Amino acid sequence: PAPSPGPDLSLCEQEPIRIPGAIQPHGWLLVLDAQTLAVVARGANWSPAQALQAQRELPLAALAALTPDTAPVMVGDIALEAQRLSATAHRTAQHVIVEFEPAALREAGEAPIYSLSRIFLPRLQQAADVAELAALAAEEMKRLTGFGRCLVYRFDEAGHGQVLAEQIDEGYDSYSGHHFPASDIPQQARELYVLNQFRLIPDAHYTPVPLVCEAAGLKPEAIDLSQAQLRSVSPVHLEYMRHMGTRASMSVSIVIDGRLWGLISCHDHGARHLPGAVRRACEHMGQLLALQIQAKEANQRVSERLELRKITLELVSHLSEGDGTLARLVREPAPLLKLAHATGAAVVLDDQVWTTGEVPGHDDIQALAQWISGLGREIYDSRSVAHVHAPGGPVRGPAGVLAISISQVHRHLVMWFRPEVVQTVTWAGDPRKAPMATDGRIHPRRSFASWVEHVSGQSEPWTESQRLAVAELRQALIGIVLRRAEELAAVAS
Ligand code: BLA
Repeated sequence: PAPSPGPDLSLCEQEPIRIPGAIQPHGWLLVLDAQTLAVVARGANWSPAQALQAQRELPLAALAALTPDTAPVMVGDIALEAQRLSATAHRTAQHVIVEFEPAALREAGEAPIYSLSRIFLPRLQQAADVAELAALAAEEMKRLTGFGRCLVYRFDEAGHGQVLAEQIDEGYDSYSGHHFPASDIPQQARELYVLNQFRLIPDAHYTPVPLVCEAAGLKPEAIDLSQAQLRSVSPVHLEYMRHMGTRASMSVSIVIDGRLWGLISCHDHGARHLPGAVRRACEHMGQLLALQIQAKEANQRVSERLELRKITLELVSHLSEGDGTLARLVREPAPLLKLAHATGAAVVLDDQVWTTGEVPGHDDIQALAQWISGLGREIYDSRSVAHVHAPGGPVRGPAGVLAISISQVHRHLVMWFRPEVVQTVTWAGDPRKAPMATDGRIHPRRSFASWVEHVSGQSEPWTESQRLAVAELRQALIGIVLRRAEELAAVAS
């Protein structure tokens, strides 16, 4: 489903979210020169003297040993003005970035990670499918963090998110099954979330703390905060959270094969901070979940492919036993339809058409076949062919078409058809109203109330396994047709 286009969203893509030149105020940050480990910048919530004193307390040998482009690691506690602070550090191309928070926040110890592996992982491993994995993750996330709303959502091919599972407290609106438009999370933010898989915004009402540079020639906007936990987040996103009534948010990336598959996203109406051990457990949970989803999806693909390959072999053996003409395919309708999960199919050979099941009229099939042949593709698929096939007017009847082209010379195709399935898509807020740009700036939409869109004219999508299966059938058919031609030539000579 695709919401209608709103105002120019390229503005969202231009926001320099990795180099905001500011941090959130719930901690302190030092930027050190990667070579000398001298302070080159600090968050303005420390004075120069405090920054120097904190730097002196740091285990410099540990900092010098950091390798670039890794997530922050704990480097120990320091004492500053009678307060114990715990420090984490990571290295960027130019700098070592050290972040501090009150050590008291660590009181939960490392316990959460143990319960995760002892209780949660075994349950995860028993889940039957992705929906069940998501439900378990939402439940565990709620238990770990106590946030008022915990969601697991997945992105579709167009980047829209769909909520797969939810755990909410009383007083929270349900987003279960809702869709969120792709424009809620710009592409550059998605790229960042593949690298940096955990974000916590304890209080969206915060005032950013600017970075102050102490080294000549260094500008706050030149300091890469991609991996910094305290990175100040986009003001557009803070506005989004306020519109949603979310004061604290946390999100954990679900990354599969280097791609942002989805997010675990948590909201709270109040400000909320979490101990480091809980944050690490959440991050770890995102990784466990990603591995399990990846395994489930891979298994599913393998068994689906095996099943479809069996059907392909069945079809091919029928053909090679018979006279070898492709028209025979429609005389075994069950496997032919099952191969593509279709309700109708046709074989087209120049002016001739053979069909089975629910199909358009022969003239429409011919027009469509001619148009598809003209594209010069081996495989063609569409879930709303009426929208793309303009010449001769839209095709009546089926919405979805999958076709393989057997010959480059002849109009020689096998086509499968699927009916329209009217879908209702529930969006969290009307995506057509997002975003607004009345003052020249982009704003996120104001309402997240359910808005139902009816999508018509589309069939169920053709899956990757189905496309692969018909591609395999195509190869086999080409072989059969060639052999048949040779046999005929031999008989003739
Ligand atoms: C970031 N937008 C985000 C993030 C989420 C969402 C989860 C990641 C930040 C975080 O972890 O908190 C959106 N939040 C959601 C969605 C749900 C949710 C879909 O809870 C579903 C339940 N946002 C807009 C528009 C723009 C925009 C129009 O609505 C365009 C400028 C921008 N969103 C935007 C930006 C970020 C963002 C720039 C990056 C924030 C950052 O990391 O600095």
